[in-house]
Amino acid sequence: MFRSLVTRTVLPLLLAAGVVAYFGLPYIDRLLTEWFRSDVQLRARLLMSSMDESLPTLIAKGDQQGLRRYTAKIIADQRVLGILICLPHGGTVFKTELVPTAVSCESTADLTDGESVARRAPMGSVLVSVFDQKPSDQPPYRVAILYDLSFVDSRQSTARDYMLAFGGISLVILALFLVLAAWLVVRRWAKILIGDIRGRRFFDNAESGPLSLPILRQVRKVLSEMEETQRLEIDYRENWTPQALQLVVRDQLHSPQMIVVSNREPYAHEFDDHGAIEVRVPASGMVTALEPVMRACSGTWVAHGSGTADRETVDRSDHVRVPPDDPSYTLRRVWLSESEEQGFYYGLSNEGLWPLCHLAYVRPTFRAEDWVVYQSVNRKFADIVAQEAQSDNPVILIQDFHFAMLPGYLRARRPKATIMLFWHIPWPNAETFGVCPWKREMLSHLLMADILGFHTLYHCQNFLAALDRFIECQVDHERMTVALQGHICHVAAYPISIEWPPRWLKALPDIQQSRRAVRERFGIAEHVTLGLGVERWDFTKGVIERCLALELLLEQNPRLRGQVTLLQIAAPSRSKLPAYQALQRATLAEVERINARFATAEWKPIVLIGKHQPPEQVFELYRAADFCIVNSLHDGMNLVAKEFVAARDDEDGVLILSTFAGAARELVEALLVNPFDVAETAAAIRRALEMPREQRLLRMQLMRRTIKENNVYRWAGRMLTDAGRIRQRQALSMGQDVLSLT
Ligand code: GDG
Repeated sequence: MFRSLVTRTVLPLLLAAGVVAYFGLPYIDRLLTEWFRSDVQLRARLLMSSMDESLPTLIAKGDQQGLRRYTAKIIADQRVLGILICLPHGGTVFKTELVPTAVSCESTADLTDGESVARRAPMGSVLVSVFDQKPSDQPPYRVAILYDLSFVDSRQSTARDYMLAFGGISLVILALFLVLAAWLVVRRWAKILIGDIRGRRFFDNAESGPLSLPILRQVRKVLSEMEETQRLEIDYRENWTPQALQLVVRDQLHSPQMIVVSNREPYAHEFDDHGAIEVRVPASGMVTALEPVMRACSGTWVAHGSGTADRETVDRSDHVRVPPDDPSYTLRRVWLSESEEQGFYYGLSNEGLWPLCHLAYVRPTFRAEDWVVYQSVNRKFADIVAQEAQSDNPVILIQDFHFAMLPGYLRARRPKATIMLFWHIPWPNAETFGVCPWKREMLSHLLMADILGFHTLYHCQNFLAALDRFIECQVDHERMTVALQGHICHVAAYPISIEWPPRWLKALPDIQQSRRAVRERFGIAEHVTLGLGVERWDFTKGVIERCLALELLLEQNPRLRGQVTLLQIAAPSRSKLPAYQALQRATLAEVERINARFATAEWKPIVLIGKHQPPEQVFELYRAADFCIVNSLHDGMNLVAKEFVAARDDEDGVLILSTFAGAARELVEALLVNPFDVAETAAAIRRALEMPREQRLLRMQLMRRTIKENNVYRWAGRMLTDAGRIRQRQALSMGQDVLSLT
């Protein structure tokens, strides 16, 4: 550092001093000469005025002896070289010995009175000053006084030497001082910055204190930007955030238009009993997962407008900005007629494909008329998505089994679009899928997506096995790609998750307050252990099986009666369908029977709330519960399990989880159960009641870490990163076959 300071500060300083000396010294020389000459001139004038009246008499007499004596006194001054006395017109009257031949009365005749001139003589420069004298009683004469100027040269060179020496020494001292000062300042800045870097204090006191100098503020700003980028990159790898997801969209996809397509809308507007409009967040795992992603990425979400007040809240293009409290993306509502809803949603989707994909032993129903409507609604969505697309290559993220035909229809309308479809429910084995009458059409249209995502590798393998068995295409099992009609589809597992930290948590009271509030609301005594179930009222969720498990537990352990209550939230879903109506009836009957068997005046084994709850209340329930039971008979992932874990920032609470839920692959610290085995589920509830606190904490800590790392931003980020790569590859090989799937 010192050496670089010397080379960067001292050398330029010396160079500048050299330039100043080169041009400045001749000027100083001239100045000194002028000074000395005018000094000598003044002396000559003084000398002249000091000559007394005897001189004109001596001149008039031509007394050479007298003049010699007279002038000998004057030239005793060592600087006076000689005296020359002339007649006014040039004749020499007298001259002292040392007057050089170059100076004579003739050569100075043209000078005027009082004028001085320098002449070169063998001994050096001579200054000749002439004075015309006109005494009243004597004839006029001229005196030339010659001064030796050689002393000027030597004085000049001495003065120059002194100046150079003084300048040089000052320069060295200045340079040393500069180097020292610069070194001290730089050392101090370095110390402050090192402290900042170590303490990561780039944002504190940025406007004040020692770092208020503009240059250091700049350094600080750069450091803070680097820190931010680095943090985001780390987040990106270890802790996905909305910002990291935005980076993926910007850097890997170059900010395309994002379009999400789903049947269920993220916000429904409903008329309440008094005719006022309220906003409702539906009970849907797909919405839970996708909503925070859309908040982060913005774009357009195309979905069926199913709320009773939906038409009242859209603009002329059927758009509404959401979320209502802080709009960040556009919801485009699609209107379905009753018959469309019947055939597409209730019919093929929920009576056909839902039971087909879930091994809950409910027989799927396939009606040809539903299939026709299913296709036409898929085409309707394809037209609307194509309409919404502002470019020919948007990124389209299709959700779920309602849209198995949509990738093919969209590919025909927007060949260059990047199409992804995520299948939120399990994909059954090939034999099971084989019962679907329209399996080939569905498979071939699904394959027109660029990416097909499932929750688990097992579901991916089931899908590839179905392809092998039912359609002609090239399946690369190692790379998990499928080629059909020149189009490549990538099949991959992307385990879905929830946002971390969940936004509902921030506004909620602490655990103790939540416990008190929930127990008060549902009439559950303080000493009773609270078990919680939250789901859509669906036959795949194992609601009845969990009631039976609790019954068995109470039957086998009479001491637990009065000690444990299951609070079951069952949000009605697809209630128009006979299977769901039957399920609701059966659940109510079972709950009534079990309660009748064990309930006392103060205690009920099961509190069933068959009503949709606001999301913040669902989170309050998670925080109030001692254990949460998720014993789905079959579930793609199950986000209730993840939400329960995310809600427990006290790191307490036990999760009982079905091995047939995708979440069981990640949350291995839960108490895993076979939901079909009622005795095993009852034993798990008992373990939850008896589990020591340290074990509960340890299990919860591990599960929380898993969900924090594998949150929904990672889910979307991984899929979008893959989409970015595919887009780059496609850009290299444009011109693929355009399909004729309409
Ligand atoms: C499908 C797959 C997969 C429940 N009751 C209420 C309510 N909920 C919320 C929960 C949770 C969501 O609904 C349910 O999510 P799940 O994942 O458990 O289940 P599905 O809806 O069947 O979701 C599933 C998921 O897609 C995502 O891919 O995990 O396997 O079946 O968020 O909190 N929300 C509100 N009131 C309720 O009463 N507000």
